[in-house]
Amino acid sequence: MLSHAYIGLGSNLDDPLDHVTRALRELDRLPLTRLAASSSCYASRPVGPQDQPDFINAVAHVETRLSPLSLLDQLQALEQRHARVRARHWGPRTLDLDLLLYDDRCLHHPRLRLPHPELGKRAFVVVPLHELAPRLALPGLGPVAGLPAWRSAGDLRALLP
Ligand code: ROI
Repeated sequence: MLSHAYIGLGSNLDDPLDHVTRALRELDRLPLTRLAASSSCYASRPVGPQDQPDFINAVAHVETRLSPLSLLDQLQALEQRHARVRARHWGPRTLDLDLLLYDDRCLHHPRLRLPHPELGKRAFVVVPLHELAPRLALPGLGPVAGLPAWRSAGDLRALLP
């Protein structure tokens, strides 16, 4: 079965824009997976600890025949190929890939929660997601255009392609 998934990308170390744009191309090369669309890249101040560089974020829409957990395995392997370092919780990272949505599935698994539990609160996810899919309704959360994260959307700066 072909499924639609949305993936959040983030980086704030070692040329973050390069990590995010390369990761978008690499998503297209994952097994049984095709990049259907990607948002613009956005810059923002870190949410959480402020003593770290600004982030670059984007959202990708992929079509995949992988299960949610197989897709998660692939995303974690891709993070490792970007020499992901994570010195501390909520600290800087070279590449973060979050599986945000998988069709309209709700999942409570020890490794994976769908929709992503922070999705509705994070402007750096909601703004690029809305750019890609303005009419999307999120299971349990409602329309992407009405999420609480819009209150802090003013902090995001879209980068020209
Ligand atoms: N802040 C922003 N702006 N973008 C992120 O991707 C991001 N990722 C994180 C934390 C540290 C919570 N803050 C972030 O993991």
